[in-house]
Amino acid sequence: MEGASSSQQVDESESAMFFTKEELNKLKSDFETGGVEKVKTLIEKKLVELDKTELNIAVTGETGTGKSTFINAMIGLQNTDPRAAKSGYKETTKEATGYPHPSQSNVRYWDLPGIGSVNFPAGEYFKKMKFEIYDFFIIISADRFKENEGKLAEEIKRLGKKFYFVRTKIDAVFYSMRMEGKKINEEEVLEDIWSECVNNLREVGILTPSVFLISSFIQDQYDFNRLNKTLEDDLPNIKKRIFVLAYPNRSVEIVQQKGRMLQKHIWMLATLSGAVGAVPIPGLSLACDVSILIGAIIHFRKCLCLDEASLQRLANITDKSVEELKAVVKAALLEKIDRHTITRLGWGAAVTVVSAFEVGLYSIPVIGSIFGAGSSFLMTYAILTDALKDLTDSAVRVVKVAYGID
Ligand SMILES: Nc1nc2c(ncn2[C@@H]2O[C@H](COP(=O)(O)OP(=O)(O)OP(=O)(O)O)[C@@H](O)[C@H]2O)c(=O)[nH]1
Ligand SMILES: [Mg+2]
Repeated sequence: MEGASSSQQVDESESAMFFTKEELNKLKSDFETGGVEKVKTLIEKKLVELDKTELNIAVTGETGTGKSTFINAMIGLQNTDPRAAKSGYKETTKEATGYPHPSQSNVRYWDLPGIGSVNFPAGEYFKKMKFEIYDFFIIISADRFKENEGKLAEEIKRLGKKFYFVRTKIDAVFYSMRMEGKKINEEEVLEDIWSECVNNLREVGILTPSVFLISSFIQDQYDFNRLNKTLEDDLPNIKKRIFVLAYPNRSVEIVQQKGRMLQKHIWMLATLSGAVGAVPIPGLSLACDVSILIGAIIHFRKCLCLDEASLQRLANITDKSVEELKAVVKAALLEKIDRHTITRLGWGAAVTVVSAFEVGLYSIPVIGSIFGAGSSFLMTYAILTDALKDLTDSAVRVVKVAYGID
């Protein structure tokens, strides 16, 4: 094993990211006393926990500020999509409305009417909106932040949750200035608006607010990406994972980030793929659990937005047809995934030994002994790594076509 450099050290904590220190110690002692079989129980439990984890994001703000449009931008739906949060309508609902992510249903955005658009007292508002169920809050305004936003933030702080202020429709500010024939220094204008927002919030008692200036229509400009990155960084590991996997494929970087995130999952699935239920794969010398393989590959495909519905959504928000997007995906990846797909695409054919270091568990050396050549662990690891690479490469090509990136 090579010596660990500082960048590899970072990798270690990331790879073991789903486990707490105590769980990693238990993994080690279970392996020492009961081998792989005993370790499986803890890993199975962790995979179920990952599957069940939910992320509930509250989006609140006064009528017409752009809440629905923002939610749709975050989940990659056009405002006109039947599943989208309705935009541009006169707000009628006084209740929180949940919008599940179209393919990652454990991620849910909640559209909360602004505190000023309901005619019951603040205390009742907080109770009715079930503030405690949300992981964090996005407080939206299309102009000044006022007293109501301050009141909201105070209550959220009292509950020990995070909140972020988002000033929407920044594109419209520049549009108006251009129509007025003004000379624009974009940096300066953004700085002014940002300072004004921060000052407004200080006036209502929020001393160090996190403020982001965005356009929900132009997501590669202003603070849209910085907002996403901040939300991601502030989340605990298990929630960060589902937040990232729910990103619409807006850029090559996002696709690659998802690929790295999914890669960290593979050793757990490989550990489960032991003798139980093992079936030989045609053309491959080793048996492994095919249902684990197929399930994982289908999951990867969905997370990388290569399933039919995700491709259709991407076509809808770009000016490309779904056929143009499909044309750059390896054909077999678009079809039914079964054991023949694995041999057809040659996944796992060039199996090399995987080190505990690569998997990121070298801090528990004894686990290393299950990574050797000739194990179903290794075979599963190799097949899923190859499959993920093919899927990620195809997803990168799709994004490039969709957004006209060279
Ligand atoms: N230019 C521009 N217009 C936006 C933006 N976000 C929203 N809008 C427009 O603002 C209007 C209101 O947006 P909605 O998303 O419906 O606002 P809302 O807060 O959900 O409104 P209610 O549901 O009525 O409370 C719509 O016409 C949107 O198209 C943006 O970032 N830029
Ligand atoms: Mg709305």
